[in-house]
Amino acid sequence: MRIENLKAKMARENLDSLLITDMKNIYYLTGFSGTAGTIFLTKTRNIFMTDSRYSEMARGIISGFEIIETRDAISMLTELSIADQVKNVGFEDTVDYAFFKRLSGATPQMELFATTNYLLELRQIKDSSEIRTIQKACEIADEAFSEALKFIEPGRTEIEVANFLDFKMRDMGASGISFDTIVASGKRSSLPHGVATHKMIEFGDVVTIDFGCYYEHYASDMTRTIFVGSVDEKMEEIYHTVQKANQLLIEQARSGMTYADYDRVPREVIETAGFGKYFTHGIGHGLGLDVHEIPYFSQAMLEPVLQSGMVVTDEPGIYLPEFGGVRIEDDLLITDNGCEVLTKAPKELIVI
Ligand SMILES: [Mn+2]
Repeated sequence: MRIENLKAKMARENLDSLLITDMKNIYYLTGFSGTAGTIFLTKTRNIFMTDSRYSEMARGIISGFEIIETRDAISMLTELSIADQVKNVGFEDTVDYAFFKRLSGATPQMELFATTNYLLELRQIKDSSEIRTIQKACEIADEAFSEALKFIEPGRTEIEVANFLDFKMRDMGASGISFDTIVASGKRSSLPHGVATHKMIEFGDVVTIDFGCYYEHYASDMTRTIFVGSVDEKMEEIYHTVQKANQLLIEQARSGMTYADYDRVPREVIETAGFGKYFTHGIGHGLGLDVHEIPYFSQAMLEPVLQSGMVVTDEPGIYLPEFGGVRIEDDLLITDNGCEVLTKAPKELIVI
């Protein structure tokens, strides 16, 4: 199905052939998760190239492709293109410059087309097995968070909390973390991406924890903000504002909502409360094989709309410099009638 969708798209766009080098896109099309592989699609052939380390494994798991063992995919591609009378080759614009130079040097007779998000556009809409896998990645994060609530106390460092979360998630079946775990306590919570340090968590601190895992190749991404010992009145106001923004978006997100509205609805809650200039980042992003992938949102995007099967984050935040910040982030599955919240960890104001 995935390969048929891709080839239909190539035909619509008059692309004779497509070279795929991104390993996540290769996994998406084939299930191959080795570290070296190249896909070359022409109108009539689906070719998977890899070296001798992986060719046997590839033959075992990949169907619908001819497997070719080679250490020089570009030369092989040139031969195949000549034999197949390929006139143009699409390639992913994320390749590095050295690769591009070799590719263009080897294919003077063909036109090269840089493609942007070619596979990612298909990857935006998750099928039921992808959704189940992302749900599991979210469950692992939820469970690790509830364990962390019992672990966090004054005297622990941010890094100790991050290590605890990372360990718990791996222990529950995650293959790894989906990005460096953020634990930002006290004034550091005003840094939207404050990766954990050796700072000790103190009584009276706010602690922002942004983390997630990879489970069977799919990511989760969640943020919770908690308070240790006591809550400052201003921080409480900020917390409830962010929570209201997060919740209003959950209530309104659905298939057909414009990207502009997806950003506008929660941002207006924060602006109305007077904190607009302290919400300094995007409202969210897509989530799947990559922890950050399209779609991204802005109020300039009046045309594109959410579609059923997208998994996107809802992550409003308010950051007062030199004071503290709050972010709450959920992963939402967009459906025809609304959305399903995949991250289920509690969001009421927690003081531990
Ligand atoms: Mn995120």
